Amino acid sequence: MNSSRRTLARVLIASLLIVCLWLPQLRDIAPYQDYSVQTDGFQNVPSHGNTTKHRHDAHRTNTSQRKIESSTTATAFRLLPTDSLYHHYNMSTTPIVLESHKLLLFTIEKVGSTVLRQLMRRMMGHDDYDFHGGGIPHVFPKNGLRYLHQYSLEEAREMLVSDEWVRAMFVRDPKERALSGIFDVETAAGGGGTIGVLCLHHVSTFDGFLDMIEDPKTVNLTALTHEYRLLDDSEKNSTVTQKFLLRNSPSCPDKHWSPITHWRMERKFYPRLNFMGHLETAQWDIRRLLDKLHPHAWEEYGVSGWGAHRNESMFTSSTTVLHARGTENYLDEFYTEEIERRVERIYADDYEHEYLELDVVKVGDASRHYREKFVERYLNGVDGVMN
Ligand SMILES: *[C@@H]1O[C@H](CO)[C@@H](O)[C@H](O)[C@H]1NC(C)=O
Ligand SMILES: *[C@@H]1O[C@H](CO)[C@@H](O)[C@H](O)[C@H]1NC(C)=O
Ligand SMILES: *[C@@H]1O[C@H](CO)[C@@H](O)[C@H](O)[C@H]1NC(C)=O
Ligand SMILES: *[C@@H]1O[C@H](CO)[C@@H](O)[C@H](O)[C@H]1NC(C)=O
Ligand SMILES: *[C@@H]1O[C@H](CO)[C@@H](O)[C@H](O)[C@H]1NC(C)=O
Ligand SMILES: CC(=O)N[C@H]1CO[C@H](CO)[C@@H](O)[C@@H]1O
Repeated sequence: MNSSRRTLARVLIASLLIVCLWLPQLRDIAPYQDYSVQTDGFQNVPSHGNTTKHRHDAHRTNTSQRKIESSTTATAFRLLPTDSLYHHYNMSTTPIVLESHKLLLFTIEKVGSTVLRQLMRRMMGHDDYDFHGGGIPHVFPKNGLRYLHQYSLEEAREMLVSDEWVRAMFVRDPKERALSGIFDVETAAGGGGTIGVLCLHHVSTFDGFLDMIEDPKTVNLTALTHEYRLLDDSEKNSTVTQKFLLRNSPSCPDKHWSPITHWRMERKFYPRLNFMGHLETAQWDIRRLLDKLHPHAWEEYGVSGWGAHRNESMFTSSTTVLHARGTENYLDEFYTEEIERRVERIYADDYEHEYLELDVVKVGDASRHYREKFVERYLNGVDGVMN
């Protein structure tokens, strides 16, 4: 009697379990169908500040989508001729193709992109790989690199789905990236660059700079210039000129500081990434990447030949990382509690994006945090990576 009751209970529990396991899958079929026909899956971006509600909704949807993405094989992935990464060359978004090592590199401005492009040039056999200037190493076709849009749709798709291909991206702490953005603008302003002058108003303080990221405005420059020319010459001293420009200045939404998820690529591409590095641990991650590409790649291209005297390994010298990391010293000066919370809000979509692997870390702690994470993840049983 007792034992048959126990059996009945077991059967009941088992069937409950089966039902529970099946329900979510049944529910997921519908969004999957939507998802597979969606062509421009850019993270949709509320352009004006209040992301609170939107974010929570989005998060729910994505949790179920993640299950689908990871449970479907790459066969479900479709590359369309109209996809941003394919349909024409864009310096900031089109992946670099290194056929010899089966690597697709997804660069991000301000995240070591100069050095990474130099590495690609070196691996393609360019002797002047560390040259910087005249569009090199950034601009195709001057830089001699190959890009995804140069291949047939079928070849490009294969690169995006094949297990033999490495698809790599480097990211960095959003708090440091935001700060490095304002420095870029200031540098441009100091050097007489137009961008600096034109968004000066917005970047005269870090807060103003953040205003701009949150709520970009556009101004008709033709009309602005015209209006300025109408001013009487006697009215044009430097104070007036500055005020005029400041009052009318447009903001500068830009890939150098906008949240990555807002411009980098359609959402369907993120699950295709199979290597993620951090600028904070770049000198270790670059070795991890090269090791993954070829047993001798680190020896050949990474361990030496870098720095001003070509006698350093990659991402070690102050000169090669200065551009990318120079902001670290200024973090305390620019960040207050309040600004920190604000930056967390502005970059919420990046932080929450499961494939970007970004953590909300107290300002100034990013290096330590990602180093510890690296050690935890990759160094158990792996010798000689840190040196
Ligand atoms: C943002 O939205 C929330 C909830 O919808 C609301 O409580 C809050 O006041 C809004 N904040 C701003 C700055 O509009
Ligand atoms: C900008 O201003 C000029 C001159 O006032 C005008 O001709 C042009 O249509 C404006 N452009 C836009 C996009 O409003
Ligand atoms: C510039 O012109 C304004 C208005 O004409 C005047 O008030 C101001 O003192 C001038 N500034 C300088 C530096 O000459
Ligand atoms: C390249 O892509 C970036 C980011 O999506 C965009 O801001 C920029 O306008 C694009 N440039 C061109 C020339 O299409
Ligand atoms: C690289 O070479 C320079 C100049 O010869 C030298 O000063 C520097 O110490 C060298 N660095 C390393 C890591 O060997
Ligand atoms: C955090 C995140 O990835 N949000 C995205 C979830 O998916 C929706 C579309 O279904 C996007 O709009 C969100 O940006």
